Amino acid sequence: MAESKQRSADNAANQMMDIAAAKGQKVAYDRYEAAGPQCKFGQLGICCRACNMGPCRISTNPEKGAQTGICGATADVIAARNLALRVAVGASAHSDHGRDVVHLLLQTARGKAPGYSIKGPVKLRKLAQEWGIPLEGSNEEIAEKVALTALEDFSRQEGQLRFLDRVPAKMKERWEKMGVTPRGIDREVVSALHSTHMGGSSDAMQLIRNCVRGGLVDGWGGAMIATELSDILFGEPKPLVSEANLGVLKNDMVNILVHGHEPVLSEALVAASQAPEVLSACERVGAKGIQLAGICCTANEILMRHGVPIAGNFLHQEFAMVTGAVELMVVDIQCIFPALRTMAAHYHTKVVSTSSKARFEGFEHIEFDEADAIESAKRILVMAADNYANRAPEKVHIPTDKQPLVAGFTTEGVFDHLGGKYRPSYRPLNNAIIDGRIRGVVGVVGCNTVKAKQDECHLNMVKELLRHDVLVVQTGCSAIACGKAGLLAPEAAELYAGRGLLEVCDAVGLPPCLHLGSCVDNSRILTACIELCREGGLGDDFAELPVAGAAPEWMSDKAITIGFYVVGSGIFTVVGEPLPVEGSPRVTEYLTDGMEKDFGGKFAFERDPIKGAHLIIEHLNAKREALHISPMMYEPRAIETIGTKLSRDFVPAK
Ligand code: NFS
Ligand code: SF4
Repeated sequence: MAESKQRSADNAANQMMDIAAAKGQKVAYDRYEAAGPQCKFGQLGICCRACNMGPCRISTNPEKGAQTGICGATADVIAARNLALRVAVGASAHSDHGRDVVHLLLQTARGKAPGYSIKGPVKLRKLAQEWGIPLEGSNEEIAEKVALTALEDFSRQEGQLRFLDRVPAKMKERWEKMGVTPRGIDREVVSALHSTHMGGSSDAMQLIRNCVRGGLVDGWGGAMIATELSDILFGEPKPLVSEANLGVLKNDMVNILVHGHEPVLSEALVAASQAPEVLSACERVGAKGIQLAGICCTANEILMRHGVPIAGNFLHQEFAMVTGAVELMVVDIQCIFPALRTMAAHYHTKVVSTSSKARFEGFEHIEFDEADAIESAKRILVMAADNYANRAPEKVHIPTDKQPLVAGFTTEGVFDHLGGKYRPSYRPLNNAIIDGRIRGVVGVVGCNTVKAKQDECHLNMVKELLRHDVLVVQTGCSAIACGKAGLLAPEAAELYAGRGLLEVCDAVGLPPCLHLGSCVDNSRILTACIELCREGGLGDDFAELPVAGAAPEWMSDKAITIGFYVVGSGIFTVVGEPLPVEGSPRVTEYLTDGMEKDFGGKFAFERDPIKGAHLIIEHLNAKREALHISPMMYEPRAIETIGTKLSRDFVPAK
């Protein structure tokens, strides 16, 4: 076998890539290499395709070449316009996912979606109360009103999103002043798209404000609706134990991977996976049963509600097939490689698409019908079982790698299990921050990209933060990266956390990295920040809190949109790859500096995760100082002790 390229921080991924390479099978990293140098105009955001007189490219030399497009658009306008377009796409993706959840809640409430029921009645009643819906009648009657009210947020033309009532006053005033208060979801997405049309807005700063508004309508609109209504429909997640990585696949079972985003599908698969006809199909082919596992965000959804193990994150979608042990991969929407068709063809794996919103050439299609969910799910599961007979034992290589993890934390539930020690509130967390045991709370989230060694930026950044007593909260593929590396297990506190953080983890029984769910669940980070403000002592505006965000390996439009609602909500955010705007020094300067005075938050572009972590640490220190809270109680944990479980006296108290 040729020498391993070690393109991942994950041993299982490297093994799979080595096997694929030996067989001449291509994965995303190979296609990236084969593509050659990427277009720098595209990277810098100064290629415009907004009309057919172009494409126009702006010279990177201010002395020579085209300084504007044919219509006169400058680098500033083109970079900002391209960005606004991508934010609108990202917002539309999360929001359309949210819309499907609302629709399913409505159908369930009306008895038109057998197979689903309302599993989060407490949250249902809480939200109904928040929205002024009378708490009379059955859960179904209340749910119908909640769903119809949520739908209004999509179509609203005037006024503002309902969840803005949750936002601290100072932040809302800032948005009002900047003209970015989001109205209805569909309206904001459409008007952001409209502003990017040829001859539309040619004011770069207005286009950036559209990015903020397009972001806010996602975070406080579509994504928050997706989270809240998923909790109502599928149940509020509770902390539970599971495992992550390809080692969760089983040699003697039918392995089915769920890949994509909407829990609507994956929930039905979980529910149907033990049906008698599915189990008898397994028996027929000599398999011991069904092993369901997830890839990407749908994995996070069924992990946190059912403990279904995680097979891997974004780049694992191809690696999983190289195990030769995947009977079927079922996909819905978003982050799905068309290349799965090619990889699946090397094995016996079937790939089945299910959403009317995303069809893939070469995949089988079984349209998922929520009116007939369990039957659709059973059909898919039986198809997988039948395919077990086609598995070629000589092609099977299931890596042994997997790590235990705890997932299922929510804004409401994170301190519930504290029992009598504290009342379930944010007081212990706020106090730990105020006393200087915890430096701050940082969301490390987002994708994998072939532009980095898989997972490495997530892991290095998170470990550096933990060492400096930062409590890390996670979602999406970053959470999966850390799960595969053992960082989501309670033992990770002893191995990686600074002394102050370790003391808190010991006292409250939390891991140092909290899995908060899928990417739409970044809205949980927003609601957790509301609680931090409400509990008192740390400011009454997200911009005052010692918190930050990071997406060290981001790649999707959704990640840009998330970045804008986080920054727009006043939170400093580090992205690994720069946003594609560097061809415009003015836009770059605004996003990474000027924005702070208008919105309280700003971006930093930093590919080096350790440097990124230190930008965050400095930021947290500055916020702590401004709040006049105690200095940190302990020195950071020494690098040499990282990963060893030794003594709890590894740093002297100050
Ligand atoms: Ni988020 Fe989730 Fe992963 Fe990135 Fe894709 S799965 S919605 S976009 S790649 S974190
Ligand atoms: Fe060129 Fe202007 Fe058309 Fe863009 S909108 S392609 S810059 S002419």
